[in-house]
Amino acid sequence: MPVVTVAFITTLIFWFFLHLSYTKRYHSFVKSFLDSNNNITILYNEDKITFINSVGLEFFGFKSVKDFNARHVSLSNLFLEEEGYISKYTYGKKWFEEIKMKNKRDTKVKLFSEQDQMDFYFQVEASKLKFTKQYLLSFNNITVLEQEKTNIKKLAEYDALTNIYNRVKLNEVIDGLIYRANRYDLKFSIILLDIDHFKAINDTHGHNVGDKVLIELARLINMSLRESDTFARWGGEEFMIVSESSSRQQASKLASRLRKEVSEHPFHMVGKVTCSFGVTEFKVGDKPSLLFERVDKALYEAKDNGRNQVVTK
Ligand code: GH3
Ligand code: MG
Ligand code: MG
Repeated sequence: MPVVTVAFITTLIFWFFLHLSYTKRYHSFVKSFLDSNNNITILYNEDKITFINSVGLEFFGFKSVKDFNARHVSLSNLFLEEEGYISKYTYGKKWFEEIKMKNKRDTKVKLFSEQDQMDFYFQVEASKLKFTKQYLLSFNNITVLEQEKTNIKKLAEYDALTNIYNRVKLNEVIDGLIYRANRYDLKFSIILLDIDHFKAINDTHGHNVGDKVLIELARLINMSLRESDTFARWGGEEFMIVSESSSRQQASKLASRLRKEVSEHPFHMVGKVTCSFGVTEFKVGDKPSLLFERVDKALYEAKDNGRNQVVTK
């Protein structure tokens, strides 16, 4: 064999191994780079996961990518269902299509951590890697942010003492029901209740005991209502129930049942407590103020007639 050919083949072999060694080093560099990332990072290629960094493996409780692929058909099997978060199919689209549509909508997912045995929230970003079909999925942990958002929402909608809805939320529910009632001819009724001689309870037992009575009453009534009823603290010692799809007769029956339950319940430290109830049904065209005025009048009459009773308008 001529010397030139031998030299050429040797160079070729040399270059081949050099290239192989570089590719290997490059891959191991990329892997250690992704492993050093504190976010869950995944390489995703046409419905298949080719790499999960060590943070991700620990989070999901898998030993390796192979272990993951053996147990999961798709990454979306791990997405927990919750409104506002991406699951297998979101807005009628496959989850990955949704994630790829950057900046259009929030691409948030809820995942269960095997490592911590609790749910976490993430913002997912997908970036296509140049010259490949691979996508780099990066999961940014937004759990604290999401929890704060939930807390703020709760503060805005709930009464701090009784832990039931407040007036702001109740007004929102009523606005929604009025819209539906006017449009689709659906009925609903409201009940306003007020503790009888509550001032005397405060004066006799102190404000703290008065507070406890409010909490106990809210719990007692809450247990007696349907899932579809909305129950809120209207203010002070007044509460309101919005009863969906109920006529004034049905709401009146509900109020009578509640009146009896309250009057028969032995309240801690205080004993017997009674409430007066006003009831009214929404009439097409009613503004919220008119509805409230009517129920207020009914309650006033119940008080005027001697308390511990229901008046329906
Ligand atoms: P009536 O039968 O006519 O309703 O008499 P009442 O004493 O219940 O009504 P009134 O409006 O005179 O008094 C209501 C009292 O409720 C006065 C107020 O101090 C008390 N109250 C309002 N909010 C709270 C609260 O959050 N905690 C406590 N402990 N008392 C409250
Ligand atoms: Mg009052
Ligand atoms: Mg009162």
